[in-house]
Amino acid sequence: ETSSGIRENLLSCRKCSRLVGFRESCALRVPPRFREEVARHGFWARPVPAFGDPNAFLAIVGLAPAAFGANRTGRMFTGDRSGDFLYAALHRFGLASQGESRHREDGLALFGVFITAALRCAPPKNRPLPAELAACRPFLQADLASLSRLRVILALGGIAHEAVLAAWPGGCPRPKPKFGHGREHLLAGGVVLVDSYHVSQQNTFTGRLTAAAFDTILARCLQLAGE
Ligand code: DU
Ligand code: SF4
Repeated sequence: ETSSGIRENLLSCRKCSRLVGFRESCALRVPPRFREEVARHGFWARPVPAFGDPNAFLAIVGLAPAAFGANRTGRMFTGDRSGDFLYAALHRFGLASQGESRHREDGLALFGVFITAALRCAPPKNRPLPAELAACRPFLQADLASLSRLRVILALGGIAHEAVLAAWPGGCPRPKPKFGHGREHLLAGGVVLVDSYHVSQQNTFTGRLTAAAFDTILARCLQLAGE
């Protein structure tokens, strides 16, 4: 099967029964603060496709759709606090057309950046099982393979780091690179994997990941990409 064929099959994927159940159950218990948005734009409750510039030099890899974030809106990092932080940062660097990402039809465009994730269906408590990550790996592989100008991959958190190493076509470097905020790992083919703490509320509200620290990471990604 070709990479584009794999990508086309994403929306109908039901391989992980636990996640199919969870992603759909979220639509039946929408928190009050999202009800107006859901009435207007619907509730996605399906696998979330990658989003961004097909000519990207930078791929950002997240963990998974959030239950009432991307699982609700159908676009990566759209409609939750993680996305507020990430898209504001991308906008500061001129990599996004706007600093907010509320719903799928808001006209947001990315420039030189492509966003995907280790897992495409929301997992309970943001905790995927190893078998679910393995089942979803072909979609990540196909997304990365679609980017002919890719220079740098930014992994948000340890699960994304592991997913990229497992998915990378040239194989994993030996010894296996360990995750660490700000660490850089050279992959086969000359692409550089950069690690950052995830942009989740858990990290950004506690100050573990500040906007300034994330800007430092993005600036380094641009430098490594020669942009
Ligand atoms: O805290 P939160 O904004 O509800 O995000 C939950 C969780 O999911 C966090 O680890 C970020 C991650 N996530 C993601 O990987 N991709 C998205 O599109 C949205 C959230
Ligand atoms: Fe399919 Fe990935 Fe969703 Fe599992 S997580 S059902 S492999 S799209």
